[in-house]
Amino acid sequence: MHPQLPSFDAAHSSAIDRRINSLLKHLDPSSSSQSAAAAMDSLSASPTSSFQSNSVFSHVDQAPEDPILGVTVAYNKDPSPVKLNLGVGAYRTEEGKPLILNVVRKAEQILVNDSTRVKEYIPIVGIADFNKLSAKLIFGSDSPAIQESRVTTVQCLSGTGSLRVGAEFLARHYAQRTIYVPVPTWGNHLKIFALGGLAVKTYRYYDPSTRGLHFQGLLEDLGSAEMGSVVLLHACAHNPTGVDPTLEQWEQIRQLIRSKGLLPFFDSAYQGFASGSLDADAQPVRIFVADGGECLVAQSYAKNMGLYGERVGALSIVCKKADVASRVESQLKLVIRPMYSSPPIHGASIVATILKDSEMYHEWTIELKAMADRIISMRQELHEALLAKGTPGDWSHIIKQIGMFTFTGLNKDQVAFMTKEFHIYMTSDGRISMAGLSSRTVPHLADAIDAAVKLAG
Ligand code: IK2
Repeated sequence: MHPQLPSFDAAHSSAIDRRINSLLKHLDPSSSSQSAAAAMDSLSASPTSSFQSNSVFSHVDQAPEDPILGVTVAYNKDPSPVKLNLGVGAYRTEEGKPLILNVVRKAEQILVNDSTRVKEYIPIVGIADFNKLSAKLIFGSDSPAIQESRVTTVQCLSGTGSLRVGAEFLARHYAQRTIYVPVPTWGNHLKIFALGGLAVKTYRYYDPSTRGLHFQGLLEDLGSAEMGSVVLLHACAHNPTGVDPTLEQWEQIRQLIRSKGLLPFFDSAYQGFASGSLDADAQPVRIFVADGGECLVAQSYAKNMGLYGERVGALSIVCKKADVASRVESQLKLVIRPMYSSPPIHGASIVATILKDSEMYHEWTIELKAMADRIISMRQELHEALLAKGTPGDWSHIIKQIGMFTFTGLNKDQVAFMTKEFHIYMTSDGRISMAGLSSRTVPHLADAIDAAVKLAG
């Protein structure tokens, strides 16, 4: 027994068991309701003071807040009028407000007005149209893998759910149950893969001395990975560093991965957010698929369509043959069914409505580019503000890094200082979400960085 569990005397417990059994017996539809009520009364009237005062969960420890979402919890508690949340990677307008894309509102209106829609369960693998369109979005509409039916795509609960389903599938059906993740990586990856049944190892990715890619370290670590291991690759806009390989470097990574028989697992949470172009951001995935080899891809529509809370995503597994893809899909169903049975309808219907209509798709690309461009301009404004202040150090990484985040290089103490003195909230590794900044708040952030750096110096 757990040392902190309340002791529970056996006679007492068996008396309760007897009453519960009697209650269950009386709840049998064939027995009378009067006797069920009598059994219920006897259970509630029993002298169980120790039973009532000691929770069976009293040994449960208080868990720490999530390192990313916990930043928002702390931010919400701060009454300061100048507080600034740069923790969570969620897009905000210039006014600091969450954004619902116009094209999403239009799609929702179409769905609301469609009287033929029902709320029945959808298939275990989700909405067929959504799956086909999601595969085209990431692999390209002319992808041979799609044309040859070598891809299976299943709708999942956003990027996280897609990664988790992929991990559990690999744990059941792939012999080499080790996944290599970059250092650093999105914190949740470690838990998703470990709880999904994979052994998690790491490869070098970021070089703090250059604030850029540790390309040599990456090649060495993947070069010495066990044959066949799975490798997690951020498709674009690496979280948290904002550092992506160039296309030439991707090509070298591809050659190494294929020559070692490693299995790439792409996490595509930011397609369109890095460059503003959906096709350009999908290029790394497409060069791997073009070689005819296999890979997994987890897609999220949280950021690029602003559907965060709708939990819309997809897992695709690219196989070498159509019959293999079809068997893989049958096994994915066995992973999903006991996990959440089948996915939700609403978010995936929004995505499918937009992706299948050329005008709406075009409108989406414009709104997406506007979000990406606003983030890029925040990079420039912050960089200029630090230069104007003469803040010690080289801040060029702010404009070189890509996507939603800047990995500032600020340390834990500097971050704590900025939170305490300037009410600026960010993850303790020094990552800031550029999407949470605006022209109005850039000077405040620049003041805080300047003070934190000068204090440390
Ligand atoms: N993969 C990566 C690399 C992500 O960054 C995310 C989203 N993270 O956003 C929170 C943050 O870091 O501030 C995901 C996957 C999964 O996102 P979702 O499950 O919301 O689609």
